This record gives sequence, structure tokens and C-alpha cells, in this order.
Amino acid sequence: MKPSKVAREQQIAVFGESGSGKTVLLSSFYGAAQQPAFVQDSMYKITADDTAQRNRLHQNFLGMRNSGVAPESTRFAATRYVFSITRRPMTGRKGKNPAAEELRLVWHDYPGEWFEEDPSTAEELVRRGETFQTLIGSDVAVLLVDAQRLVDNTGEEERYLKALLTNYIAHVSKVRGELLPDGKRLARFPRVWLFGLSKADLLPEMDVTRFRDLVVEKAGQEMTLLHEELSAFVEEPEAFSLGEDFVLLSSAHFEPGKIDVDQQVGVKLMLPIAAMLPFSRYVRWAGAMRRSNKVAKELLDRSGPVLAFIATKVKLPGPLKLITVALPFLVDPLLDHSRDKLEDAYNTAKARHEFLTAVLLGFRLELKQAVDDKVLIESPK
Ligand SMILES: Nc1nc2c(ncn2[C@@H]2O[C@H](COP(=O)(O)OP(=O)(O)OP(=O)(O)O)[C@@H](O)[C@H]2O)c(=O)[nH]1
Ligand SMILES: [Mg+2]
Repeated sequence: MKPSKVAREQQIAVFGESGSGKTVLLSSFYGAAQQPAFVQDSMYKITADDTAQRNRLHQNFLGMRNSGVAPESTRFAATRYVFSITRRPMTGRKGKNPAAEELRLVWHDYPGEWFEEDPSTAEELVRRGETFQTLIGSDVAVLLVDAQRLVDNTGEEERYLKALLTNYIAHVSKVRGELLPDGKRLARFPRVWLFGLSKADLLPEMDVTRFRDLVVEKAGQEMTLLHEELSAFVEEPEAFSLGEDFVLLSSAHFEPGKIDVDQQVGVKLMLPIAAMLPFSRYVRWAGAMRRSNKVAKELLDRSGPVLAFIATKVKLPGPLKLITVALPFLVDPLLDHSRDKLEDAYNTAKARHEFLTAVLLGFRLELKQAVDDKVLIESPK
């Protein structure tokens, strides 16, 4: 049995001030996936469902690569991008309904301006609330920290970091009034919030541990406040993490007049982060809750089908009788096994052309690799 369509759709929301690199990140993510090198190596292809978006993203990417021109600022335009991740057509293989194996990624690009300027009218305030509402389906949110601003504030990084987080806090608190007028909390809300260092190429010495230490040291208090502000949206706020996961992101290497899009850091991780990173945590959180708990059920509905699917497919040894029915006996099929075992399972799935299994296991392996490469910190909790 394959995970349902809902379980195969993952959403990610990216927050960052104007100019922090959101559009370039999205364009690089998409453009790189259209490059021959990616297309040849990869089992899957990534396509933007909407034709206009598809063309715009690809154009942005080509403009950077060929002419050294970055895309224009996208003021006030909150946009939702939908990508299909599908099996690449392989010669000699037929049958199989490809749609049944598709994964979808929804990427929410949240306007940076909104963190900096108050809404000028009541309608504008409502619109911001509504846009925020569309993000609620996301499992993961990334808050960008702009390396350029850190460079500009060398030696007094706290000035930028405190101001940035204070902006996020103020914004979120306003939106909450709009979104939860009666104060009722949500079962469904992004529960995993990562910090991403955008333009990481500007700070080549900075590995992800140093990035985390910098944010915690310089803006720890604001981080706690933001945690309180955001976790107040959700039912069962103990199933919520902010500031436990960190990632380095660089969309390209920027030089005067030239943009080298082949030099990326972390961009490819956006898909595994959206599609895999939250699941193991959901299982752990759900396991700590009462069996009848509504949120536990919600968390397992999100993660269970995908993990159970992998577990049954890869036949990893060990106590793998899984999920949904037996909350106290939950086992995470991915974390409890060594990398070698996962790699074996991945290679087997690949050799057997088990597309979805191979892709999902591949995501897990990419995350592990990124942790080893000091590009990603994944919360141990
Ligand atoms: N060095 C470096 N510069 C970058 C990178 N990504 C973006 N930039 C620079 O940052 C500028 C702004 O990036 P955008 O992606 O347009 O910023 P944005 O977050 O979409 O901004 P708004 O649309 O105004 O919200 C770009 O024009 C580039 O000059 C990166 O990975 N490395
Ligand atoms: Mg933009």
C-alpha cells in the first residue's frame, strides 16, 4: 500500500526579511533541478505545476547563470509554489501508474516586507492573516538569517539578530490575534521551525555549529520569546520545536557581474527537510502523548503512512511492527538503524526500481550526510 496523496504532499514555509534571499533560493532550487547534471543523476524530476511559475523560476535561474543578474524583489506578493516530484521516465519500464508514486512539495514564499512595515489598512491586516493561514498546512518552517547582515554587523551581530527576532515576534503576535480571534489553538500548524543562514557563502568560516552558537549566544532570549509566541498557536505545545534545527544555505556564489549557480550549499536539502525531517520527531512526540490524544493522531496521520511504508518495503531487521494502532510501541524505522543498513536498503530499492521507497530513503541519507558535513543540525529530541 502506498501512502495517501495527503501524506505525500509536504509543505514548507520560508520566512525572511526583504532581501534575505528567499526568491533566489527558490529559483536556485528549481533551476538546479533542471540542469543536465541533476537530471542525469537523479531518480526523479522536479516540475513546477503552474506554467507561469515554472517559467519565471527557470528564467530567474538562467538570468543569474548566464547574465549575472539576480531576480527582482518580490514585494508584497505572497506566493505558493507547487512542485511535483515524479519518477523520471526510464526506458524499458512500463506499467505502474506514475501519479500513485508522486510526491508534492508546496513551498510558501512569505513576503519579507511584512516583517518591516505595518499594514497600512485594516484590509491589509486581514490579508496578512489570511496568508499566514495558508501556511498552516506546513510541517516545517525556515526562518532566514541573512549572512550579509551579519557581515555588515561584524563584532556586534547581536544588533541585527535581536532586531530580526524581535521583528518576527511582533509580526507573529499580531497575526495571532487575527488568526485565532477566540484564542482556540490549532492541531495543525508548523511544529518544526529551523533557522537557516542564507548567503552562507559570505561567511565561509561559519559551519552550522558556529551558526547555532552565534544565534543562541547573541539572541537566546529573543529565541525563547519567539518560541513562546509561536508555540502559543498550537495544541500540545510540547510537540513544538524552534531553534533546535539549523541549516546553512547558499544559493550561488556571487561575485561582481558573475553569479556561479553551480556553487550551492544546502539548497538541495530543502526537499528532504520538508519531506522527511519532521517525521521522526512526530513519532517521538506522539509516543509521549496519550493514545486518544487528538494531536497524537494528527502527528501520526502526517508521518505514519510514510514511515510505515518505508518500514514494510525495506524489511529492515528489528522490531518494526509499526504505528498508528499501537502508540506506545512506536518505532521509527529510520532512526533506529545504522547508515549502512539504510544505504543497503536504499540501493536495493533503487535496483528494484521502487521509486518512492528509494526517494524517501535517499532523503533520509541526504540529511545524515548534511549533518556529517556540518551543514545541518538536526534536533536530537
Ligand atoms: N552572496 C549571496 N548573495 C545572495 C544569495 N542569495 C541572494 N543573494 C543576494 O540577495 C539579493 C536579494 O535576494 P532575493 O532572493 O531577491 O531576496 P528576497 O528575500 O526574495 O527579498 P524580497 O522579495 O524583497 O522579500 C539578491 O539580489 C542577491 O544579490 C546567496 O546565496 N549568496
Ligand atoms: Mg523575493
